[in-house]
Amino acid sequence: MGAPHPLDPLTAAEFRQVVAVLRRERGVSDGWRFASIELAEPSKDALRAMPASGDAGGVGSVETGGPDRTAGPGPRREALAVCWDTGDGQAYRAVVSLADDAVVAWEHLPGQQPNLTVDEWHECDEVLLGHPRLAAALARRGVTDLSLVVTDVWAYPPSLVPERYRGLRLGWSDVWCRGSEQGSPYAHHLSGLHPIVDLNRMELLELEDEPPGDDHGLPPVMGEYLPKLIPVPLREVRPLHVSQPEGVSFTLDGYLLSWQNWRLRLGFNYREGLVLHTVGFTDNGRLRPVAHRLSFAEMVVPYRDVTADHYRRTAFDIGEWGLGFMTTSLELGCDCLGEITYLDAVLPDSRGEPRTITNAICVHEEDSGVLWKHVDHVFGAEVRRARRLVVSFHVTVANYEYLVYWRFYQDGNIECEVRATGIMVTSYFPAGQQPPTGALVDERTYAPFHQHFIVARLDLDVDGGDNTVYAAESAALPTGDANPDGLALVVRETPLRTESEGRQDYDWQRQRAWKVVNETVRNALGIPVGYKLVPGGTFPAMLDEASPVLRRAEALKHSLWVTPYRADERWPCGEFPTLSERDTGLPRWTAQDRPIENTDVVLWYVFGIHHLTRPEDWPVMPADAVSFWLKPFGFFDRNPALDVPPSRPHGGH
Ligand SMILES: [Cu+2]
Repeated sequence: MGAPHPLDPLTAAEFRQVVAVLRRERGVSDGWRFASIELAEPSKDALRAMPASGDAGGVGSVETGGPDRTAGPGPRREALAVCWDTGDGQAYRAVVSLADDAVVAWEHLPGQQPNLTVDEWHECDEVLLGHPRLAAALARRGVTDLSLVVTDVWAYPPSLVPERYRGLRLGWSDVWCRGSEQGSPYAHHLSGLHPIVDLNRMELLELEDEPPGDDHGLPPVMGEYLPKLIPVPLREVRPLHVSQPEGVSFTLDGYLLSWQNWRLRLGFNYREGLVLHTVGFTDNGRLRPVAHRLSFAEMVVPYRDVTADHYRRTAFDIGEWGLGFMTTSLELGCDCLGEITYLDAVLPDSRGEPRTITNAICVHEEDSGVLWKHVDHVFGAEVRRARRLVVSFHVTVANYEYLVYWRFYQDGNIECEVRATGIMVTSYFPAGQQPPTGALVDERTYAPFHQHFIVARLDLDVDGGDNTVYAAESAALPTGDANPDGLALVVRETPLRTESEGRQDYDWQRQRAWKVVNETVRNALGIPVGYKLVPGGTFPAMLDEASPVLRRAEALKHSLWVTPYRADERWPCGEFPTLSERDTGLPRWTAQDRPIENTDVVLWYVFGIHHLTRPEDWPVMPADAVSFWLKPFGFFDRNPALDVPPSRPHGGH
C-alpha cells in the first residue's frame, strides 16, 4: 500500500513512533501507562481540500470513478495520546506529529482518570489471585483450586467511593468460579466477595467478604454452555452453505469500501471500535454524501439493583473500557457466513506496544429476502431479491458480548443493529422468594435487571454539510366538514432550531421520527432532500433526577440530541467518564443552546436494550437484537433500486 489515506487508522509503526516521541520528549517512562493512542482525524476542511479522492466528502459532491487517489498533499498526520504516571496518578494528553516526529501539544489533565486498560484488568486479576487474603476467603467458601477462579474488576462509581479512597484510581471486583477446568467463567458468582483495588499501585485495599446463605452462596447451578458440559444432547441440523462462485460485489481498496452505489471508508480506534467515514451513495453518476462519520460514542450499563453485589455496577463500556480495546477476532463460518473479507485492527497496550486483533472487522454481503415484488395478474411476477452489505465487529466486555452490524441496502437504507449476547451477571438469592429487581434464572440464583444504553454519534451530511433536523410527526385531523370520517392523516414537520429544541424523545402516539434535510438541494419533485432517522430500541432512562448515575450520564435523558458539529465534541458523557461525577458531554455542550438550523449537525441517538432478565437468557444469552434505521426520505426521486437486476432462478444469481 502507498501512503495512508488521512483517515486510515494508525499503523503499528505509527503507534511505536508516538510512544518513542513521548518517551524521548516528555519522559514517559516505565511507571506510566498509555490509556489511548489514536489518529487525530483531519478536520473536515482539510479533507475537503484534498485532491479528489473518490470519497463522499462534506460540502458538495465528488465525481465517482477512478481509483482512490491518495497521492498529493493531504493533511499532516497526527496522533492523540492520553497517558498517565501511575506514581502520582497525573494524566496528560498529547498531540504528536508523525511527520515531524515531535510533540506538538502536551496538556496536564488534573483530576481526570483516563480510561481503564485491558492490561490493568489482567494485572489486577493476577494480583488478586496471588493474594493470600483472597485465597483464605475462597478456602472458607470451599474453593481451593485457584485455577478455577476468575476476578473481574469494574470502575468504582464516584458517588459511592468511600471517603478514605477519594482520588484513587479505584476498582471493585467480583469473584467468580468455574465449575470445572473448561466450565463457564461466569457460572458461579461468589456473592458478597468483593476486592477493592487501587489500580495505580495494583494493591488490594480491602476485601468485602460476607457470604450469603448456608451454602456460602454456591448453589448447584447449571451455568455451562460447552456441548460436553451441558445436560442435553445436541440437536441435529444440516449444513447451510452460502456460496458466491463468481465472487463478491464489493471492493475494498485499503479502507475504501464500494458496493452497489455505496462508498465509504472504514476506520477503527480504541474507543469507538469501528468508525464509518464519508458515507455516500452514487446517484446518476454523482456521489452524494449521506454521512461524514458514524460510530458509537458511549455505552452506559446501569444495573438496577441495590444489593451489595450490584449497587456499584454501572459500566461505561466505551468511555471506561473502549469498544476497540474489547474487540475480538472473528471466525469464518461461525461469526460470519459466506464470502468474507476481514480487516485486522492494531491497538496499543498500556505500555504502548502495538497489538494486532486479527479479523477484527468483517465485510460481507448477505441475501436479505425480497427487495421488491409485484404479481401482474396477466403477466405474472416480477421480483427482486435484496442483498445488503454488512460491516461488523464484535466486542467482548468480560461476561458480555456486543455484536455491531452496520448494514447498507440497495435502496439507500442504512440499518444499525446491535446484538447483545454472552453471560448475564448473576448472584445468590435465597430460596423461596422472588427477587424484586431481577429474575430467578437458576437455583438460588438471579440476574438483576439492567439497561444497555448506546449513544450513536451520527454526523450526517445529507448532500452536503449544512442540514436541518425536523421532528416529523403524524397527526389525525379532527373530524369536521372537510374531514367527515376523520380519515385525514397529515405529517407535521417541525424544524429543530436550537440545541434545546434538539433534545427529543420518542413518541409512539405521534410516530415521531427525525428527518435530516438539506434545504439547498431539491429532488426532482422540488422537495428538499432528506434522510430520516427512524428510531428503534429507544427507551426512557427511568432514573430519578437525583440519581448520581443520571448525573454522570445525562445523555440518557433523551432519545435524541442534536448539536452543531464541533471537532472536539466527541464523547456524550464526557471525555473521561471513569470515576467522573458529572456528564461533561452533551448536557454541557447543549447548555449553550446554540443554533442547529441549516448548519453542520451531529445527531446523538440513544438506544439499546432494556434488559428485563429471564430464565431463557441463562446460562448463555440468545442474542437480543435492537436496531435503528437511516432511510432516504425524498433523497431520491423514486425507488433507487429499480435498476437491481432480476435473479437467475434455480441457484443462479
Ligand atoms: Cu443485558
